[in-house]
Amino acid sequence: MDDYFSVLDYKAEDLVYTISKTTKIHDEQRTRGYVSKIGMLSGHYINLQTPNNLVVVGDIHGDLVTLEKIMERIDFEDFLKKESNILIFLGDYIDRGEYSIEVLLFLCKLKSFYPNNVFLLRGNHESYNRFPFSSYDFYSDLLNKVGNSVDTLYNCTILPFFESLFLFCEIGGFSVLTHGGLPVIENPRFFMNYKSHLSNSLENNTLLEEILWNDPRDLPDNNSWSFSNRGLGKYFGIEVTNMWLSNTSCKFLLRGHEPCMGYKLNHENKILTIFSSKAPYPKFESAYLKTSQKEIGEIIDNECSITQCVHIV
Ligand SMILES: [Mn+2]
Repeated sequence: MDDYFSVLDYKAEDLVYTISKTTKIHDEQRTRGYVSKIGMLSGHYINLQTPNNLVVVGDIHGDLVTLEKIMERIDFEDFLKKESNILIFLGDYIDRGEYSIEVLLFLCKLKSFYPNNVFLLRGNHESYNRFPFSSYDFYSDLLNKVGNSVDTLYNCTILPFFESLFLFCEIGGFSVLTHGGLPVIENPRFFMNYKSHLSNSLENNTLLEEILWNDPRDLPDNNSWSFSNRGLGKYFGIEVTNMWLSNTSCKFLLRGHEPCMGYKLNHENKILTIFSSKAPYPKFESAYLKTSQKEIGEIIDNECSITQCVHIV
């Protein structure tokens, strides 16, 4: 891997510089409202046209080794040279694995170097400040590796970066993408201006919690949702998926959040879960999605299955 992207040897000031720079890029893109020719941004919502090539990476959880393998397999420097190729990360970069800080640093370098075609979504693990949970080891990791200056680094650099991450992405006619799942919407009028609701989802705690924490399930008695064993978020049924997909004119939800054998399908194959962490999850597999504009057309026309574009690492 290129020297610029090597992250094993860093100083606290490198973290401050690179992470703050990425937050600034996110803020500038938000102010501008667009990225390159194919992307519109509003608040925490991204709307893209179909890219020439698309790669989607799921949860990483501090697994730098698997992340680097995926980057090598897609030949990321060549892939990202063309702005019409898009690379989207679905969140959950930290906790559980050994290299949370290094993963963050790598992703920030990637976004800084390729601001118009790399997109970082926010996971529930990047939202501990809003929805605390027990298995959070990132702060103690930071303390061990960075030492005394950890409070300033965490509060002044890392938290603002987490808050700047995007929450929801839509690739027109093809897919909605988010970390956890689709929020349960009781009032169909929501969809009259869903883009504006999603843009402002940081200000709507229920919407935010469900985007970050929900999981798809097959629910008994045609229930549209039930309480989640996670203690945060909900389990949403196929009715919720159908409601979102018909109102956004999309065919799929692409999301992460659940360990699996690299990928799994739910709700009549309309939801693809992608999981890209291996070391902290020895019983599971990791994978990524790579597809092209032509394949996306074929997937939409049911001529090919979306799982044909999933690669186990
Ligand atoms: Mn998650």
